[in-house]
Amino acid sequence: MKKVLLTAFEAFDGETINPSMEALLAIKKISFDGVTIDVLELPVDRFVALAMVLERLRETRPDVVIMLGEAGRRYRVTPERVAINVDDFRIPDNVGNQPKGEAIVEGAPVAYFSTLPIYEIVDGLKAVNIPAAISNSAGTYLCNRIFYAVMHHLAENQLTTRAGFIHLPYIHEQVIDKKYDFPSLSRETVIAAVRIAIEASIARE
Ligand code: PCA
Repeated sequence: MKKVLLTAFEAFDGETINPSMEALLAIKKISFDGVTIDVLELPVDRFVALAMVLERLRETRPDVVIMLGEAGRRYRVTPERVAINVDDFRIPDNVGNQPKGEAIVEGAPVAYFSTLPIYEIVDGLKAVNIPAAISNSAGTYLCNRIFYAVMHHLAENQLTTRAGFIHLPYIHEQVIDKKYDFPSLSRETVIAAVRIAIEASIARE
């Protein structure tokens, strides 16, 4: 059995839900052939989230790590290409941290590339009419931080685990009462997207 670790974040920035967590909770109930899915629900807390994900990696040694997060203004499901070694928070995290231009890991490499099959994931999504594209920046907030920390941990420990990050747009219920226009996908579409990403990542294992 292959082990997949799936992570998602709690709500932040005034939202009451996070599409990544909604997807994680749905995926948790689905069974995949030959794969066990271990899920990890992360707080939008700079230090606690990082400690939790590294602890889980050490404990469970997954074959694949797929990290999920919300990118509220995006129109498409976006596998991230690269994680960069910088924390520069546009808004505070849920406990008030707001670093400006700090290294995530002092003295560590500038960046790491995703080792998920990002082209296959995008192609698989587009094949079923789910809007998708590779993103070349995961930002400089919590999502990039977790993505970077995981890739650095794997590199330092010379692990062959495939890992990467996928940003998800808002789901419809998040935008329905907003004052301005925001793009969104249906809950079902977001869940289907994550499922396709898991299957594409496993197929490459
Ligand atoms: N998105 C944020 C952090 C938590 C989340 O879901 C980000 O893109 O950094």
